[in-house]
Amino acid sequence: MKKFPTRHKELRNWVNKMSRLCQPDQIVWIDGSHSQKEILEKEALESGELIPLDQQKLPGCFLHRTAIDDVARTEHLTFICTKRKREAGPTNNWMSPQLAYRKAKAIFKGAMRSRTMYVIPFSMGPVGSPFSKIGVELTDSRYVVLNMLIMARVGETVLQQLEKESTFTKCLHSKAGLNINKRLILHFPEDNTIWSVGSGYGGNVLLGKKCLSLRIASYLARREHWLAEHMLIMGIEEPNGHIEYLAVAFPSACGKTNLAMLIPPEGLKVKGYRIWTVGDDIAWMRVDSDGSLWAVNPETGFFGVAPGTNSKTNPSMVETIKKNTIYTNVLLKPDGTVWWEGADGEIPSSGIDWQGRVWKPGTADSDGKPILGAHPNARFTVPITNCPTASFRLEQHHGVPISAIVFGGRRQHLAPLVYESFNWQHGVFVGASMASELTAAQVGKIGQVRRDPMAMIPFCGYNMAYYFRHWLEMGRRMVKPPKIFHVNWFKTDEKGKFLWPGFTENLRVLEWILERAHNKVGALKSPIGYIPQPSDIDMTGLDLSMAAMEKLFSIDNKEWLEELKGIKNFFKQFKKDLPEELWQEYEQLAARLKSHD
Ligand code: OXD
Ligand code: MN
Repeated sequence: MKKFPTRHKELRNWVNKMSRLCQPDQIVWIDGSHSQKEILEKEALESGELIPLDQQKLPGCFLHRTAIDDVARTEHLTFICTKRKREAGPTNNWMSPQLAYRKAKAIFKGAMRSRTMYVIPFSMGPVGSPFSKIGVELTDSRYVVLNMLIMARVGETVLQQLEKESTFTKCLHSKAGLNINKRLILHFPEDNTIWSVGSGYGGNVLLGKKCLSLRIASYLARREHWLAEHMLIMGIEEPNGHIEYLAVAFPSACGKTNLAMLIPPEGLKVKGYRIWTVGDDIAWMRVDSDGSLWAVNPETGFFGVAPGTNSKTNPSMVETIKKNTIYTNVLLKPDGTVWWEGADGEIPSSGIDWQGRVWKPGTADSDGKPILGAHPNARFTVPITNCPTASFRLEQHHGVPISAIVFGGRRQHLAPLVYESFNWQHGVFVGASMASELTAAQVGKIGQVRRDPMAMIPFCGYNMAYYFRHWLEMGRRMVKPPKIFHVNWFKTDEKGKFLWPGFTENLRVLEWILERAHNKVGALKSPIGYIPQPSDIDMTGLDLSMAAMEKLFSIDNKEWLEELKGIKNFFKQFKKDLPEELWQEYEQLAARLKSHD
């Protein structure tokens, strides 16, 4: 391979400059070829970055273990580095670009000595599509290269496209010492630059994903009048061939991946629906020439949570991850296959756990807590094209038209199974006031409720008040904006038992959403929005008591008035920047709740 296989001057200069800083032994350009991938896999097996798995049973699959304190996104070490603090807003960690570059430079300096620097040209979105953005990631991790080859379009074709387009996001990553005290995930939206150092966890280091496709993209989207969102995209096909697409935002590890590829439940089989998966994590959406909202998934792979994935929760994913998959932090079984808590089949009688220790089921640590075989945030990385429900429109440059936007969170109380906003502005308020219980996908206290507007709190690359304003403005740009809904699969009874079976049965709720999107069914007006007449949810084949249904749709005004306090505190931190429209919606909701009290 040529030393610099590109005429792109800015790219060449930047690669030179970064290699002077990081001082790698050599530079290797990633061309996207199968032969180069095979060489990298072989080297990664030799170096121990990848652990071999049985290639008969799991062809093309490998295992990787991260450092024990490097198993989830570290939001407290993630910064938006803009000249003015106000631009990052009160919900982001902020650092001045000057200080951030200085701090990170000290860690990057010489960090790649006796290592190779890989140059990965990648396109988020189909190469050459008006939706797409190009990035180039420099990394000293073969694991990152192999994952990027799954998650994005990578290699020579991207480089050729870059020569036509010229701009790209400069992404620099080094494992450095994998030291949490020297870990920084820095975004410089004003420089279209990302620097990540000291981590090897996917969400921190696959820079095309959260860093570019959400944080940097959200910043660009505001300037360029589009939306970069933490949303799955799925199509629901009726037997007549007509497909409706939904974009759904849930916080991390709340079931986006499972929903994106659900299999219709037994009771609805006669209706002949078929689900098409466009994406499970990120949606880039634009107003097209027809005045409606169209979406692409910028990624080409899934980076999914393994624990809990089985033939009941997600049969399509079980099929998907049988080949060409990189597993991270799962249990290694003696037969060279893998396992995690909540996987299909028997619990293995022994194995090597995610920390590389001998594991036996039923063992506990000194505090009496069970020792897990897989980390709760163990992951798999796999190409979307492996998925039996992968959409045939993945490569279409204009993406798919969106009929409805759905927000949701994990709430044991409060939010009913589903409700619909009164209009776009109210829908933006519903998204802006979203909250959810924390999961294992982020470092923090599991179960604690945090406000997570549009599921973007960890991913909005600028002041969220401006982001809300941008959402309001996008509504005005559309001839027919999609209706906005909110769902909660996680409501529990007094004993803490889930009231709704979830998973495949969620299609029943999506069916109602689509009927509402096309005004085919009526609804009840409640203080928080429209809710279904329970008889309008098709319950064929699902045995749920009337009492459970009532609880699922009940709206407790007192609880909601309490919730308003949390919303108010959250909104207040944006001071004058918060759009007036959101305060109006807040007041109107308060008035509706009080008048129904
Ligand atoms: C993810 C996340 O990995 O949201 O998708 O953490
Ligand atoms: Mn996510």
